[in-house]
Amino acid sequence: MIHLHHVPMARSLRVMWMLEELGLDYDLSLYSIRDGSMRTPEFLRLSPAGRTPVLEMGDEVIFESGAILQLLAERHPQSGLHRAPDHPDRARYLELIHYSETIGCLVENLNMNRVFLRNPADASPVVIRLLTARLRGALAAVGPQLRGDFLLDSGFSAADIMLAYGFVLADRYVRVGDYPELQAYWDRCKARPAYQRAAARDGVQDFFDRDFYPLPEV
Ligand SMILES: N[C@@H](CCC(=O)N[C@@H](CS)C(=O)NCC(=O)O)C(=O)O
Repeated sequence: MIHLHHVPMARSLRVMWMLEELGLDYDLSLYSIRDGSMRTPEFLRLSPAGRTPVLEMGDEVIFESGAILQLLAERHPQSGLHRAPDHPDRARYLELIHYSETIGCLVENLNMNRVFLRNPADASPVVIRLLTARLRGALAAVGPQLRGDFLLDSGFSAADIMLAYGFVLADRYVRVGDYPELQAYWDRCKARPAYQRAAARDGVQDFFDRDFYPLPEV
């Protein structure tokens, strides 16, 4: 039995997408970042920092989206989503899996400033502008990484799931469409039936209140 602890539209969507790519059955528990449901003793026993995703597979409990994707890819090599240590794309595969959290951390900091602060006046326009510029730079660095339709010469992999998910959130702060090559890549990823199944099961996010957050004036 596979059980995913999930916040709609949050990084656990990567794990849903991966599970769908693998064709595995799973149950979901839904949480909200706003309502304290990730600070209960029961949840903190699963995820000591109170974060999602957490994946339970029988008695095994694992957090960190990148680790979960790597583990699932490794355990299902027939899926083609894994790149083994002796694969020519191995180094780039690992690099891009982990680079995805360079984007993830920038988005998280923007979310903190623009979405989660109880008093929006506490946000710093200077910091927001700096984080947005850094996010723009981090996204612009992805284009040259593309090899054909996806990130690796050897085709779609878990690294694409890690990285392309980042566009779902980053697009609120930097228009992915400003980078036509990235937009086309993202569209290819979103067209995958597994992504569509995950998106349909995702649930309703409760943090963004608009499609796009323009830069504040300083
Ligand atoms: N590097 C971790 C980050 C996990 C993380 O921060 N998840 C967010 C949702 S996207 C979360 O649970 N936030 C709850 C909080 O900050 O209180 C991963 O990739 O799994």
